[in-house]
Amino acid sequence: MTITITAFERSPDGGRGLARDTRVRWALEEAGQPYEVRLVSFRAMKEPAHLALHPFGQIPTYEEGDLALFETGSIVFHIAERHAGLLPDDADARARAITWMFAALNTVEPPILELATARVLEGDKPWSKERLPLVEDRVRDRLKQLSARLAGADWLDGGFSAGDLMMVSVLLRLKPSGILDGYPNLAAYVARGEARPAYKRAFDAQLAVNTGKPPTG
Ligand code: GTB
Repeated sequence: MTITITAFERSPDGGRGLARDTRVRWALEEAGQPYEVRLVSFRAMKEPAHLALHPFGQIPTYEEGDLALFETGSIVFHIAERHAGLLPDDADARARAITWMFAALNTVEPPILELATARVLEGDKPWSKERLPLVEDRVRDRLKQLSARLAGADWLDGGFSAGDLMMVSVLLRLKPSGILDGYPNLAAYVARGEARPAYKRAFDAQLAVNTGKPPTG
């Protein structure tokens, strides 16, 4: 059955891979599943046809036959459940990998998004200069804890899993800020994720959309 996802017609990041379709593309590439992409404009995202797929008028969405999903956590979990390569077979290891997916989305991503909001949307407010260091500290607190847990390991719990895919995707948003450089093991962890052939294919595919150049790989 054909899998179709939605992505920005033109991502505000110009193809740096930070929009959330990249994590879904990555999961599909890890699982070896071909997919099609329907590009949507900001306007089309708020129109009834897209709102029927995504109640909040966002990308990405995922369609497979009669099934339509939104929310990257749910989409990546669905892909990981149905195809080999993203979740371990052992039940306890699988539960731990899923826990890391939730940790990425519920515990690590919120302060990172808060920082993006503080910088991009609130940077011109008179109180921004005072607030920004507080928000940055909350990000650093989480990174310090994650860094301590990862220690010298390659991945969060044994082999690469959907938990790592989600955590690396979340941390990538910090790359332009340089904050990750304060945590060398996390910077190396993100680089390991980016070096995976499946990530490269996903990145190149979204880059091609945003630059008009065909993927090289
Ligand atoms: N919780 C949802 C999920 O994980 O699927 C969040 C989905 C979401 O935030 N989608 C964004 C969207 O559709 C695109 S990814 N926004 C349009 C809207 O809400 O009207 C967020 C994003 C956008 C741009 C950049 N960037 O330019 O760097 C990075 C991330």
